[in-house]
Amino acid sequence: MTEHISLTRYLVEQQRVHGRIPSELRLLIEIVARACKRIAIQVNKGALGEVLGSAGSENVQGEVQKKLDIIANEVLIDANEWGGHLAAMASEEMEGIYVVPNRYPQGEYLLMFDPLDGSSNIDVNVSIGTIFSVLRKPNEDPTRIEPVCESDFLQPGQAQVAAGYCIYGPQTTLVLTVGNGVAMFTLDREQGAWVLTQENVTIPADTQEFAINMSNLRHWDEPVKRYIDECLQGREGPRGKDFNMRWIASMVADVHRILTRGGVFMYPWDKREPNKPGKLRLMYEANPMGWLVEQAGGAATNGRQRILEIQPTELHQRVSVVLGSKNEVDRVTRYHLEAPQAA
Ligand code: P6P
Repeated sequence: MTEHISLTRYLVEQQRVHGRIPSELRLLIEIVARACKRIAIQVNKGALGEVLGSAGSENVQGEVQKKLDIIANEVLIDANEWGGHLAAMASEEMEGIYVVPNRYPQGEYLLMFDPLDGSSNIDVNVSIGTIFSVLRKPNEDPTRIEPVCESDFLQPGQAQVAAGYCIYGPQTTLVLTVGNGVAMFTLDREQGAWVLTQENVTIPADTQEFAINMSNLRHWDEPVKRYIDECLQGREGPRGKDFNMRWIASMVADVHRILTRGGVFMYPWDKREPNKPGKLRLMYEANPMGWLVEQAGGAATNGRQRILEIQPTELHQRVSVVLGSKNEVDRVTRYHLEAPQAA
């Protein structure tokens, strides 16, 4: 029986051996991981708990909130506000930032999350997940007296110090990077502990599997149509090989598959809402997933630019996403750069 390393030991070794993470950040990650265990318990109740269906409200994105969206958001706020490691939090489910209340000590980190991604899948029992991203508060001007504000969060994805997700599927798995590769931890429900089950996760550079919502085909820009059309032509076409398609409509599940066996995931800009750069959110979906994918040897762009280099201008801004196997992402990006940009 191979010795299974706990999340705590992995983080201590990242701190001690690799000098990657200060103890405050280690504490933050442990607390987020513990919150994900609490969310998993709620998710797994299904019809046996009061957790399914709509909450009868909308989030800042104008999307109907599911009960579990709100439960997961509350679990993350409640778990993280008292620890003294955070200055503030931001969530897909909250319009503004959540500044740590004065009754608790303020820390130097900023935590962003999509508390329950893919929530349209909750009621049909398909994998969903929690995505999180950690930044440092900008370098403090010692004379600064204003409290932390939204603009402190507006840092490019390459400034992240930790990122990850928890997928609530047949297994409950925490996937994490602190900048030293990607590790996967499976929840041992008998111990109630996260156990390291894979280290140095690597995405193959090539793939024969793409993930995109094909129902939007008529709305795509030409480079996306060109890429998908070539995939669909299979071995008789310019790619000389057949492709498979997957679309789970849960980014966490699609990204987990890509981290596990390769593939390319695309949610591109389309003509339905031309003023929106894409559907997915930069700060708490594309940036954490983009860093994980890059740390696993993959690539992540918005079709033209590396996602982690995008300078955010607002907390809930959206972005086009192309991520996964490096050679495929490079090809899609090349097609965009070769084509005139859509108006
Ligand atoms: P569509 C879930 O709502 C989400 O934000 C991502 O997790 C997922 O990849 C995408 O939207 C699915 O979008 O338009 O296919 O339902």
